[in-house]
Amino acid sequence: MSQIQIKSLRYLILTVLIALPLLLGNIFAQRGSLEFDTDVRTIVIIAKDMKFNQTNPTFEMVYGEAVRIVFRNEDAGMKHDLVIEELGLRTPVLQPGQEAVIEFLAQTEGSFVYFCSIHPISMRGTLLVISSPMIAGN
Ligand SMILES: [Cu+2]
Repeated sequence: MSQIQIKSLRYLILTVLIALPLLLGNIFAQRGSLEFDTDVRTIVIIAKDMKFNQTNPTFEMVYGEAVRIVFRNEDAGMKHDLVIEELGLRTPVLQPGQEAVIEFLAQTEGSFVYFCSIHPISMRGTLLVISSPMIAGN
């Protein structure tokens, strides 16, 4: 098998392995522990070429929103993690091909830094938690 074939096979196995926890996570999220929103929005963040999603984009979420971050390391030969220190969120350090899921409720409005603790200068971006005019108008 070529390197690429082995890699995609590994990826497939990983996908199967994470499918069950994701399903369970869904059931978990629907148990009613989330105060504002019953829907959980999934944001996929991929570490590759020493960036998050190519450009370290600003992610916006709405106050009260339940968010699931699926963080995947697709950077061959590099370890990465995802940390949002101000919100107390942190994935384990992932090897290439590994994936981690963080679920949280956006309970604090403001601007927060997300970064990789191993490459905090090149892998750094902003997470905005904004108030929703729709919620405020209700
Ligand atoms: Cu990194």
